[in-house]
Amino acid sequence: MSEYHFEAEIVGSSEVPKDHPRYESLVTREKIIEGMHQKIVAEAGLIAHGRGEAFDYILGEETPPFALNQERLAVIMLLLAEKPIISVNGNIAVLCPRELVMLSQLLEAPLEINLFYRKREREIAIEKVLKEAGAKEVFGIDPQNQSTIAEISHQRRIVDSRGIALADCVFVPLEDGDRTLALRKSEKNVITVDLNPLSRTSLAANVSITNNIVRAIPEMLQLAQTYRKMSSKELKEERKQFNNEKLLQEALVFMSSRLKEIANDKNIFEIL
Ligand code: PTJ
Repeated sequence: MSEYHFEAEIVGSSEVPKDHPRYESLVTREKIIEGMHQKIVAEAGLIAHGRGEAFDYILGEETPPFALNQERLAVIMLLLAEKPIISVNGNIAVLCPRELVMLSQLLEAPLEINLFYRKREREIAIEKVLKEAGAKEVFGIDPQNQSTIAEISHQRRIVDSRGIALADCVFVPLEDGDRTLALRKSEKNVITVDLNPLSRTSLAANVSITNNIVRAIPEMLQLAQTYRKMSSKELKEERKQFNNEKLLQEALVFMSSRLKEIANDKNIFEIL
């Protein structure tokens, strides 16, 4: 028997060694894979995750100052909204279900399952995850409460008549560009989290958070604790400090500067 023992985290059917230098990234990846086996995550969700990981490398896998400001603006907008809603898809349901439920409670913004790859079995699986994470009510699952958004094509137009249909501010992390544009055309404010600052969603949203969802949601929770104590007048004043377009430009400048710094770093190859 080998003398070498290692501690490992079991995610689904995989063992992730705790001493692996990329332990957290591997655990997150395994959660997405396991989520796909459980019909929570769409197959395309794996591809989306890989794209996100590549951009997160460029960010340095931590929250830069501009992203914290994007999160501040997002929380302020959600608190100022009359009918905010949080749209949940497969990826975010496996990555941060408890934090999503807590954010929903703090912001008084219901959770609505709204899938790009709409399948009944996935809706049911995601509802189960959210309920197990503490959600009392989940919109988007009851056929009796369906409504449609005219600007969206195919089945993706179906929304909950009590949720996205009525909402004035929709928080849609990891969203598709067409739907973001359609939601904007229907006069709703759209807030997204997308590691790619050049995606159509990032460019089309009213507020784009260029950060990993696994960091953004817990940080938004902390910010919500502070901002919810402010009056609408104070929040409106605070909102004036932030400009979405400027923050998105800062994201691009940050990423390009970081790549230049890395390219000039003589120690970059010394990983052994
Ligand atoms: O569960 P469904 O059916 O609603 O489908 C969800 C996905 C994500 C598969 C669907 O919306 C989709 O295909 O999205 P896209 O068009 O691939 O866009 C996803 C965006 O999210 C990409 O720009 C990724 O870079 C980004 N992304 C991926 N993982 C993360 C992320 N952004 C932030 N945090 C992440 N962890």
